[in-house]
Amino acid sequence: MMKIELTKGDITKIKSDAIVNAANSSLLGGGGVDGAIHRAGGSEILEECRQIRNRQGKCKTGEAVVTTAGNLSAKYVIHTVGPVWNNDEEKESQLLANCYRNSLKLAESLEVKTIAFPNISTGVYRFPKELAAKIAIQEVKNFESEVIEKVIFVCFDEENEELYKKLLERD
Ligand code: AR6
Repeated sequence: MMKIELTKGDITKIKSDAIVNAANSSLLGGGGVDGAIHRAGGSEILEECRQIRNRQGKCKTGEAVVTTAGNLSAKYVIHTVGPVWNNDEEKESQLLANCYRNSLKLAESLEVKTIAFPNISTGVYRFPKELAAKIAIQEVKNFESEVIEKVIFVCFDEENEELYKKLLERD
């Protein structure tokens, strides 16, 4: 079973083999955690994102791609595109679950031992935080891995930290 850790702070400062980025389908950067990762990781990340764009086009919602982590201490950045919340709970929940599952699958294929997730879609994309936290925890718990040893949920705001604490203590 993978160990689950909860921490509050900036994901670019976290020590982990892979960190996950809440990107958009252009893969060309943005604000929030995406902006922070590109700023701290440097231009190498954007350059690889461009190469991926040229190869496969945009990244669809729920899917994930990998680049170098540039100047960050991680080995990889896994970019996944969360859904924009538009009140279609069933569809958007599935898509958010896909983000976590596809990121974990990719991490496993890269033989990553630790992976850190931000609270995907809960910023600009307005996904309800409690539902997003439940989905994130469920997907991580349901993922069976012989390779990944630890998953770190990195909360940036207090509300998410409290929600994760409550949900993780419950089970
Ligand atoms: N470390 C960890 N978490 C962070 C950080 C950080 N440095 N900065 C913000 N967060 P958002 P989304 C949290 O808006 O909702 C971008 O422009 C933040 O508090 O970054 O998936 C992309 O390019 C929130 O809980 O991502 C897309 O266009 C969580 O990260 C769009 O935003 C996600 O907030 C994606 O929207």
